[in-house]
Amino acid sequence: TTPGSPKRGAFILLEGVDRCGKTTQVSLLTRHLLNLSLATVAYRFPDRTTQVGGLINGYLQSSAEVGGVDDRAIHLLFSANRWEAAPKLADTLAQGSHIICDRYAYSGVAFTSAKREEDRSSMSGGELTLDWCMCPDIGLPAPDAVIFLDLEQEEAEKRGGYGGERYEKKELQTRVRSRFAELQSLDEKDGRVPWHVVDASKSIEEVHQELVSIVTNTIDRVQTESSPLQRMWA
Ligand code: ADP
Ligand code: 2DT
Repeated sequence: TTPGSPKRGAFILLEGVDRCGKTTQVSLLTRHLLNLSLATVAYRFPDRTTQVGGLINGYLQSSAEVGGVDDRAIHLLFSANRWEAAPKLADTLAQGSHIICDRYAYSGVAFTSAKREEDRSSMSGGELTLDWCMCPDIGLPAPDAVIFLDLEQEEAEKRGGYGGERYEKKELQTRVRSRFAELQSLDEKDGRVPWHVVDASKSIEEVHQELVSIVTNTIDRVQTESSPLQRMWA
């Protein structure tokens, strides 16, 4: 930053399996920061409002039996959906706004790398390795903290049955949870983005209070250290 320019905003990412409370907590956190007169923008991925997002939405809502879309092709669309938002995201942070984001590249890798066992109908051969899945997202703006809302599969199911979308299935969701754990280990091993695992089975208010503390500390760290925006998996 040049002297006199505003300090950049913090990029906070919430990840976790379906129903863990991401939507609820993103909106509570955003409201909390706005109430403190801190400029804050909520993001969510996939962003279904763009053209690419429209393709993703169509894919998620069509039944798996229809097939037709290659796993790798859809993976790249999810990544493209982040890349098309990346300049705006970086700009928002540079202008001093904080970002609270619902899902990002970690969901991208966790879901694609978990799906093959489920979707044997796919045309493309070979494994969807973690490495392959991470590649297209390398270089994206990286979050300053990952907050992982951790919830057992059984607890998630108690929060209402899954809807009809393609990935809303118990076996897949269980595998996704373990892929997130692998991604956490990789970040920790390489000293990248700090992860905060939060017990998402607590009440909405209790989870919110924990998140407020993590977010406050993260904003403080980013702004006192004037740390530059990092790049994904770099
Ligand atoms: P996600 O965005 O991760 O899928 P949501 O925020 O939409 O999760 O929450 C899924 C459902 O669970 C909603 O009905 C929500 O009201 C409820 N819920 C969210 N957080 C909690 C919590 N801590 N305890 C109990 N129910 C919750
Ligand atoms: P929502 O229910 O949160 O709208 O997500 N997904 C998400 C992927 O497979 N790859 C990605 O890169 C992202 C961001 C998770 C819809 C589904 O899309 C999955 C659930």
